[in-house]
Amino acid sequence: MHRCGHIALAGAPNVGKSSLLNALVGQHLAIVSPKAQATRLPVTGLRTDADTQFIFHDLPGLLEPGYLLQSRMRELALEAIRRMDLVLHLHPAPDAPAPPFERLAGLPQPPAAPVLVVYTKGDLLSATRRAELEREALVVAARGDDGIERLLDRIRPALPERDFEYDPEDLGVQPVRFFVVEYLREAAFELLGDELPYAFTAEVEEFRESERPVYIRVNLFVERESQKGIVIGRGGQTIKALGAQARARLEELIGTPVYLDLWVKALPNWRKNPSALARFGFPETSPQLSGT
Ligand SMILES: Nc1nc2c(ncn2[C@@H]2O[C@H](COP(=O)(O)OP(=O)(O)O)[C@@H](O)[C@H]2O)c(=O)[nH]1
Ligand SMILES: [Mg+2]
Repeated sequence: MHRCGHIALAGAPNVGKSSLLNALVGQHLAIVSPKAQATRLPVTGLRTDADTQFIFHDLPGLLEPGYLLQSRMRELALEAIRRMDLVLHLHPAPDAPAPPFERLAGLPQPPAAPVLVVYTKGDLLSATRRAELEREALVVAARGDDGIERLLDRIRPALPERDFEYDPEDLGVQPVRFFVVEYLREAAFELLGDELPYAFTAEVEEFRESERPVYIRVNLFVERESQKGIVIGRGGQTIKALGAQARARLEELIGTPVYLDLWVKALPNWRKNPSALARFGFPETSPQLSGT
């Protein structure tokens, strides 16, 4: 008998959702940053252990939206939560206890799926405090893959008995072009200061998979002409570093050499523009989901 189900990694921004997804899957699929709101679109990661297939969904952090892109991110997260078999409510262990999930999510009632509180960043606790918290809840740390097996043991019985949805060998389900954009955004969070990463996105323009190295032409978008120079950097240093970092991740993911051909463009205020957002993967969802 097989078990297979969908599990959300949900919580506030910066609690360690993406890091935990990567630890669960054993590959750097989801981008990680000390800056909040790096994850914009759900990232799906698979783990198949003998008779169980775990389909994890790393979701954008739940917060009060400040502009249209953030509203779309929130809608995507809430829409995903409605389709789950289990919701993991991630909360940093040093800030335990976690608030009720529905309060965090701004929902009138808890989701239909069961919610399991998981305390993250357990490595930041003293041994005494950790032992105390572990008596009442699950504590994990993505750093050091700590508590992962115990977490999987808790999840397994909550998954429905049914056949696998994906090949047991697969780790991800999204196309390579998705990860091209994500890894470039991750590099942007690291290299472009505090504000600019939020105005930054990328779009794959051309993808020649049969070439060696694989040729990928990408447009990098910022919101103002004046920001283009910052992305390029003196003598092209910054854009070169962005490309190198993203390329290293991509080559690890697909196992072949990659050539990234990067071009910088300005798309004024794209984060507030419905058609630009739709183009970048944030279409309008049905109005009843936006809720309050
Ligand atoms: N000490 C510690 N830091 C962590 C752990 N997991 C994540 N972090 C850090 O917390 C920050 C946010 O992580 P991220 O996974 O991007 O959080 P998300 O916004 O919830 O997806 C990053 O700086 C991570 O390196 C952990 O287990 N221990
Ligand atoms: Mg994240």
